[in-house]
Amino acid sequence: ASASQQPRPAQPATTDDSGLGHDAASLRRSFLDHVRYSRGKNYESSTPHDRFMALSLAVRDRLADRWVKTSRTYYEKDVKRAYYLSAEYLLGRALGNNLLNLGMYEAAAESMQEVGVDLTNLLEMEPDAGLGNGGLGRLAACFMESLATLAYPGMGYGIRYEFGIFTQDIVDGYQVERADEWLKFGNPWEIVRPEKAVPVRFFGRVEHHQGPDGRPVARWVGGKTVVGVPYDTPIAGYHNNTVNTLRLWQARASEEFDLLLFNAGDYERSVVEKNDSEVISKVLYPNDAFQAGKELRLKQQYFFVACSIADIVRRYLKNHTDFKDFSRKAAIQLNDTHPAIGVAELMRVLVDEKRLLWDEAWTITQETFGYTNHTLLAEAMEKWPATLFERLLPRHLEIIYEINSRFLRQVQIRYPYDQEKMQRMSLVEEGAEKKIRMAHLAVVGSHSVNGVAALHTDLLRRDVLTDFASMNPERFNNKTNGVTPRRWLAWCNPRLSKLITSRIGEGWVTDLDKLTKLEAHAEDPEFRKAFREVKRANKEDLARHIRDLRWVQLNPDAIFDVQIKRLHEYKRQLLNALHIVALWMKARRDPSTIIHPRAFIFGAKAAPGYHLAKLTIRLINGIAEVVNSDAGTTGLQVVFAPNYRVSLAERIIPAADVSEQISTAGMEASGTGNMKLMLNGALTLGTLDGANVEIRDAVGDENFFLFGLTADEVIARKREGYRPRDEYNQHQELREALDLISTGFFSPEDKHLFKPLVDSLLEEDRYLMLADFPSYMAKQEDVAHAYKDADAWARKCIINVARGGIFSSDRTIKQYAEEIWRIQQTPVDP
Ligand code: 4GP
Repeated sequence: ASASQQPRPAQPATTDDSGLGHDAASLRRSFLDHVRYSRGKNYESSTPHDRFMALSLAVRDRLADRWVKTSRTYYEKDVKRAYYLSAEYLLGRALGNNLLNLGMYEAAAESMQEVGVDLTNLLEMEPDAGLGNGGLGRLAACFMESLATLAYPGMGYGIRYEFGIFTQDIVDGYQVERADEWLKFGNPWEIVRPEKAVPVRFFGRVEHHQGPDGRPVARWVGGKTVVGVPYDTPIAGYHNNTVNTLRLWQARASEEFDLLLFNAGDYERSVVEKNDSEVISKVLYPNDAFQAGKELRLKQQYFFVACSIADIVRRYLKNHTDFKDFSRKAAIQLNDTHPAIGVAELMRVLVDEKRLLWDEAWTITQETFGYTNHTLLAEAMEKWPATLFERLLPRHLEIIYEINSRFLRQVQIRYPYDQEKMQRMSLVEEGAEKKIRMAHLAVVGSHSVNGVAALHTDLLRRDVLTDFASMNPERFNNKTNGVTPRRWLAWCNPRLSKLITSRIGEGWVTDLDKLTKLEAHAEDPEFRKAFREVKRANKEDLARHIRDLRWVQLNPDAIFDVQIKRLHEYKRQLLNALHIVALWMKARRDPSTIIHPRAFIFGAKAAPGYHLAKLTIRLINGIAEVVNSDAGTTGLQVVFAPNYRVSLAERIIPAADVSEQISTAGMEASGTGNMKLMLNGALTLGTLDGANVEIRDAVGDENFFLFGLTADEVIARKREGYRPRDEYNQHQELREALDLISTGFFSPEDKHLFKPLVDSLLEEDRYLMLADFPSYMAKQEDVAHAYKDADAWARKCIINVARGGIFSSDRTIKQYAEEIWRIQQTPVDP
């Protein structure tokens, strides 16, 4: 039986207002109706896809009533709402999660069985909604779910990309990208609302006149208009009546085609406009923590932000006639700088369209916005050429200059004679090319600036935003990330969930701190045995899946050593690969050096233009080919699981023994995969980076494998003049591993294939992989020894689970709600 066939927490069958039963019989009737009336088929001729659509629609029907009631409740109570603006939402699949949150999984399984359908197979029909790259997008998805479960009036805004993150194939060891056609067969969850479409202007020019009241007026005119059409997706809370909304905008041309050109017979030119407009929401940029500076990207950002702010203002004005209460009714959170143009857009709406005075508008804007930073990496900092701005968003550039001159005046008063500080803090970077610094715009326009883990926030204060933090320390705060325990434990790991519930009851699903009650059970040998059986069964499931996928038969007795995340130099998959090579060389010389069999499991997408990242994938596959060929003698195996995505994470995480969190200290803002793996009973092998620091504080050093330089040591080493060649010369195992790669051993068809990777390490090694190699190697050996004592290992795992409560996104969302947004829980009556 696959993991998802296990029983899940059930909820007594209920009926909602509309009379739609939540029991198996009613669900079966709805399902069959949808097969007939929504798919236009009789049951016999329906395809598996028809059945997936029919069941999803039947489930959506059961959300509809609560969805309507939720928005009515918020509207009638005129509550303050939190609006999450994010260019990415990495949602994954929805059907299973909705069944879980509605308490209908058992009923669905039963109803499907009655018609001869296997629910777990049906769930596999659903494509992942992959509208995000990695951590930032998945965090947004966890936040949506926690807002609904906690009954907070929250709403997400983003882009309805027609193509999400690319599908990754592995061909001859290389990553090959394919378009992600997630909408090809239709999306049963979304509802389009053309009546709420919003026009968005681009280009054009600004006219300045004197208004009838004698005040200057700026009018943005001309250019061209694109229309944003909202598609709403319901976000169900767990076992409550809340169904919040994720509203994603699709770009439509304001005219279908140019009738004059069409009539004149120029059919091709008549649709050019349409294509130019609709390309805006066509595809997600596949970069994680990296900015490419493309014009279309800025268009995407302004497009969804302008639509969202127009929508927020429209909603506010249903209940209000002036703007004095705006920031008491709306909190807008900027998920990184991608929506930071919202600061200038709200000012434009308030000043130009609603005719507020600049100072009034500015106070409202600052009180409304909050900004979350997700990375310290310089290459991810968004800066747009002023010339691009001037062409695309001429009025916004004027507004940004005005914000900047008022802001710099304050800096000047506060720090007279410090010209350098003014230059550092300016929203405008002077230089060969003038650029707008979006992070500075976000900071200056917000009342709250937060990092996503304690260390990250510290580094923001000390380093990247230090001038701002000393000028306005009260704005800076930390919100350590979290993950939703519904998807990342209750749903993905039914065996462990059941075991936990059998000991401490099911309250942990919505109050994850309750997991601490497991600590007492860690001392019970029966419980440890049961825990080991769960992990073993999960590993067998994963091994079966990987065999079906890649024809590698993993040994479930091996340590499942997992590194799953975007491929990035700073995340150091290459360090993991070097260790595998070194270990394998040792094993070849003397198999008795292998302390315990080990299966190294990787999952990672590389940005299509990121050469070294793609080459690293090729290297891992080259190593896998060699290592797997003599796994019988060494006990070592390597698998690179293609197309890593949310639904694959849900299979891998419950089966992991070791969680590789090995980024260079100071580089990973937080990490959230580290939290998911911990909660599912994997032990972290990691550096003191991001939230690893807090994980280690929670579980204690004896339940965590720590290695590597600290963030301060990394800085010091670089300052001293770090020389990777010295490391290479000093460490024999490292040298041999690198030499083996250099000689082309893992790339017989091209001996020099990996030269760029080896050169990057020997010549610069920006991420100090060689410096950390010896301590990594040593800690890996400790891991293997520790695993030998299966019972003691299980105890450590249980303590990790028991202390994982603080990493629930419910905790994170409560902190945002109470400390930044000031919104109230607003439960929806049945
Ligand atoms: C990521 C960070 O790299 C990761 O450490 C963090 O956990 C996650 O955001 C959520 O806060 N950043 C991105 C990005 O995904 O594109 O900058």
